[in-house]
Amino acid sequence: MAPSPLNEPERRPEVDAVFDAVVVGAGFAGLYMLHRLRGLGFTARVYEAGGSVGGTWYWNRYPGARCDVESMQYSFSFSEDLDQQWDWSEKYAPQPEILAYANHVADRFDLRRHIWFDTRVMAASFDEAAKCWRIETDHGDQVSAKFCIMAVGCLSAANHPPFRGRQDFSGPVYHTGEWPHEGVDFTGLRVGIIGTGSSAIQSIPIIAQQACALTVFQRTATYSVPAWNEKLTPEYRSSIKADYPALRAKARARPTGFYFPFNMKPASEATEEERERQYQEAWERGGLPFLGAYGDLLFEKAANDTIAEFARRKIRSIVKDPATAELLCPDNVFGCKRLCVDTGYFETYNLPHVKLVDVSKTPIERFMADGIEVNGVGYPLDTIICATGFAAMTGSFDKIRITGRNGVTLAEKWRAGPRAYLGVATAGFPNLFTITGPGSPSVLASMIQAIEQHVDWMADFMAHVRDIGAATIEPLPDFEDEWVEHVNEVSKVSLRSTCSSWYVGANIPGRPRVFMPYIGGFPVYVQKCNEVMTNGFEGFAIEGANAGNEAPRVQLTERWRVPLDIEVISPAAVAGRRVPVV
Ligand code: N01
Repeated sequence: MAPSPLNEPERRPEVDAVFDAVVVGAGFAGLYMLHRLRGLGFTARVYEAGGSVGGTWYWNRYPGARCDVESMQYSFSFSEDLDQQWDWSEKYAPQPEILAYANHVADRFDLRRHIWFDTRVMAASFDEAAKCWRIETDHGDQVSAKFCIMAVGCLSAANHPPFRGRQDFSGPVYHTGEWPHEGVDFTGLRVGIIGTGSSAIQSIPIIAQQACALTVFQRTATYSVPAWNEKLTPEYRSSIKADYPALRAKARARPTGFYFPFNMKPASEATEEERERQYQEAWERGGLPFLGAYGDLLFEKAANDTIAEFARRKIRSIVKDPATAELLCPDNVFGCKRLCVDTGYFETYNLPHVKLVDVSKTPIERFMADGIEVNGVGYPLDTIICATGFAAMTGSFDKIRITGRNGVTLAEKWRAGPRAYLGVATAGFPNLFTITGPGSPSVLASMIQAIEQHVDWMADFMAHVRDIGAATIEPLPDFEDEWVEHVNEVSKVSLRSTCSSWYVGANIPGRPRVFMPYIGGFPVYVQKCNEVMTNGFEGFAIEGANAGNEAPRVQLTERWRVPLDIEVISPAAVAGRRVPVV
């Protein structure tokens, strides 16, 4: 595709330009935000650190990268034409196809001309006198905007653990989230991979096909369910497209924001034989829906133990070497850390050139010139892959110096854990929006659904602010505190709050331990956002509105109303109402 003239590398810095909105990031969130802003007649500039659109899917190009939400649902729903005209080739789309889709969206809606690529936003400061944001980039741009919208992604700031001797290693070191665009050929190489999360689990089987020796350094064993990925037939695609809006509506009524068969019955009420049959059937369907085998799996430890034991038996039945199989068997709560979905992951350990090294009790000691040392043993390597994850949810905010009222930075405000009203905005930072920010369902929902709901809500809010002639909006501290407390309280009911995952920031030493996403379920959250909007954006201070113009005239974006004829499944419903409701 031809680069936009605005995006020539030698473009001059933009100084003193004024926009209605500046958007940070051109992943799916930034793209849709730009589309909505333009549709409302706002002027906007998007800055993107990468060389093109796609965000996560631009950077995560490691072998085997693909989405584990089914492709017919992991896509925008705002355009019926787009839904009808785009054809996904596989049940789970590979990264290049998702990136192609992001590019298609950018071109189809003519978005590129308002995005400046290869440009990282370094600072955003609220000018209290002028009531606008001053934004600075690493390209020398210095622009102003009434609204500043963070579309920076939840899993975008790569975690680079400070391994001792990192500089001594003579070969290349890669991070899965910053993969070289030209790809890497591992043929004939001795490869080491650190980590066994989703990225590692997807890439290990592919890299094992190329490498002459593959050593996996595992700190925590991971549950994984087979994807059973397959090509999509034209008949299947047509059957979905015959009534795509119905599928979208059903998806929005699910806690995860995507649709799959969900059994409300508790595992604890089933007999052992029934459970075995149910788990086996769910295993054969595969993927994340495996967690929908029973309603209480993420709430009752005894119920969870039954599915965890089933999954461990599967690992033992696949991995031939008993010692390796035991090391691969997790002993924590099933689905507590993000469940992985794989193609041939456990089978890979049956290959003679693949070795598993346990670093749970004795961590990686150091990188040497020619390998990695653990517990006094050197593992010779030509290349190392860090599949070590991300500073989740807040890591990308930390990279930008964001300064609100009274010179307080967001990093200072969030030092003890992120605080945001509904996950969309934070007190002290007027006119700043955070798409899929902490305190919203975000990573616990299908990301594109979560993004669309946030963007629509924020766009409606910004249009409202314009309509009433207001200068600023900002969460009221009491409402924010109440929401943060609620997010925290809800999380305690779920077993997901009990382990050291990136959901709680525990994957990186020194981060505050706070359950960051909202776990009360997508439809419950959407309902709450709808109520806040229809109550005139309750919980927000709206300042500077023209006299007599304060009354809300806002229209709720129609498609976020949950239709009455659809069964809404919420964690509160499946956990027998013990989950606090908003
Ligand atoms: O990262 P992770 P990821 N020494 O944080 C280990 C999404 N995603 O990139 O568990 C040794 O899950 C760490 O060990 P531990 C998805 O939401 C989706 O794989 O902290 N090991 C862990 O094993 C996912 O959850 C898709 O003890 C160290 C691994 O590195 C999220 O992104 C695909 C270490 C990191 O796993 C993140 O996944 C890919 C150290 N010092 C990703 N530091 C799909 O849609 C960390 N580790 C399919």
